[in-house]
Amino acid sequence: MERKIGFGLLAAALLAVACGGRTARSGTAAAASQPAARPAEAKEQTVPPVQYVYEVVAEYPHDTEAYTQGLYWADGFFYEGTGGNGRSELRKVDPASGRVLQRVRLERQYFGEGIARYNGRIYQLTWVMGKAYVYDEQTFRLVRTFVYDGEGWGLTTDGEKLYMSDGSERIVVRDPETFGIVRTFEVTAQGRPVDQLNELEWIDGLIWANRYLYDEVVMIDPQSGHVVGVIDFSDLQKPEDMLPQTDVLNGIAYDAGTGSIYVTGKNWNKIYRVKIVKKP
Ligand SMILES: [Ca+2]
Repeated sequence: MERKIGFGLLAAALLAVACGGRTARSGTAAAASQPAARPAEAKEQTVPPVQYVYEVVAEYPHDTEAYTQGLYWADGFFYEGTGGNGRSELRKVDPASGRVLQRVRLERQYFGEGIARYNGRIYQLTWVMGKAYVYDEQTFRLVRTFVYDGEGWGLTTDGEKLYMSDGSERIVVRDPETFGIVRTFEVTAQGRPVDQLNELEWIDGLIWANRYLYDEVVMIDPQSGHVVGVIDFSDLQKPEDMLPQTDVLNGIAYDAGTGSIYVTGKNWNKIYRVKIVKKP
């Protein structure tokens, strides 16, 4: 995790250097006394994100050795992508027992990240090596791979396109057939960038995203990039469930058939089915 933060900071520093033009533009905008000249302002968010809290509905066992980087639900099973060099896997997990029913391990040099299901296949990102794996979802047989620039963190799909995070405030939309970039958008809340976007889940037309190192999930409008809701997941993992290896909140899954929402964290001992309610 420390290594991951280190890389993130380094990446952010490099990005700041690489994106000198953007920094300069931001500086110009901040210094300008004519805010009306900013074309982006027409799309700026005027309504603050709705604040939500959670209620735990049910608990399921979770492998405390699973450094969860990707999670989704399909046909009665959890599918999980785990990270760590030499221990990254794609898994099919029985929810009731937590037993791993099917698994494939990545090569040692690859650190597994987000996963998504599309058209009978499972896509799995890797963190810094720029390689995405595509498996047959029934057999877990490797079908093909793609290469991409930059880091891979979270991945989800609306059934047509893939949505990918890289730890910044950007979401990259990709064509699942070619992995080519369709568009990129920035995630903001009332004009401010919302970064550290990690594990993702497409839920009813919105992208839900864990924010790395925050106990919160943001709900993102994929058209505008605006954060329309924020869920506070503080204290989800109770003190008696905290183990030495317990790491940050990361992992959202959605069963559209029942409307069930599941969340977990890296090396947590439980996956929680939660109900989201407006903050009183
Ligand atoms: Ca997910």
